[in-house]
Amino acid sequence: MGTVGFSIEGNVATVTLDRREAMNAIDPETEAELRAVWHRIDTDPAIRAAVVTGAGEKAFSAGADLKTMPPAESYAGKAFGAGDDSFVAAMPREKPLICAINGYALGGGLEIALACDIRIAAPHARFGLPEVKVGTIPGAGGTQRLPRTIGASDAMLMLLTGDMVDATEALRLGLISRIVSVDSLLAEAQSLAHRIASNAPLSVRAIKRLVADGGALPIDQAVRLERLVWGVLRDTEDRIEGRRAFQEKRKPNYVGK
Ligand code: CO8
Repeated sequence: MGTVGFSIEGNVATVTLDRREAMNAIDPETEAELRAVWHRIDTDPAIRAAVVTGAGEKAFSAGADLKTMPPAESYAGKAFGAGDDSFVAAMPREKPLICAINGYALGGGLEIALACDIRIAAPHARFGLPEVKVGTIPGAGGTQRLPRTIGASDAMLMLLTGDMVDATEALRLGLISRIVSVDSLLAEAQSLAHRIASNAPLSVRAIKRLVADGGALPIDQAVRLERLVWGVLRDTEDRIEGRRAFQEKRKPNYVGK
């Protein structure tokens, strides 16, 4: 692979945007490679969690590549033909994603981060949706995920001005969960991913799905859905294994069944 690094250690995959000369901006080649790794993460049963990061220390990603013109194909043909999934909409829905933000997270870069489940960042990281400054809008979930993550007023400030916030402000806004020194950022993200991957895989996947699906439902329906999923998991081998391991004072050996 050329501009997206991909490695697996244990049950954890690491995806690295790697176009340092362009602040890890996403050009069509990178987009195609990202789609391939997203698919791999969702469908490979050996992968239980993934870390998404950027190469170098300057940027996680400065968003869409502003030096490549978008393809001149008919948008209607795309939307009603082959489908119009953005590279963010194509991100894994089944496995938890931890974003290690190692510098600028702008435009489509922040939209990828927003579609991850957990975000941690280096102290020098900066965050923004500057699309409005370059004559477009965040078209990969930014206008929807940012207000749902940090609230309407702060999101509108960022969306309408295109201004950036620093890591301290991002922590205050709830845009990130932790600030971690740049030297330990990747290790910290991978350690979180390994801890998640050591938990019962079906429970992990069920939680990710419930949080995603439940957020769009009225609370009573969401809680009913949660109860149903709890019932589905009650009969799994891993639930029995979890209790047995507790009683026998050993680590559980989860198989995802
Ligand atoms: N695209 C292409 N090249 C870039 C990009 C980019 N987004 N960002 C930076 N670069 C390049 C620069 O052109 C420069 O290259 P060169 O050395 O050849 O001139 C190199 O990276 C270093 O950048 P700078 O010299 O500008 O470095 P600075 O430290 O001065 O500034 C910034 C860094 C703040 C990141 C600055 O480069 C910048 O503002 N970049 C543009 C950020 C931006 O506007 N991003 C939004 C893009 S639009 C978008 O993401 C829409 C997504 C919608 C997805 C929809 C899918 C369906």
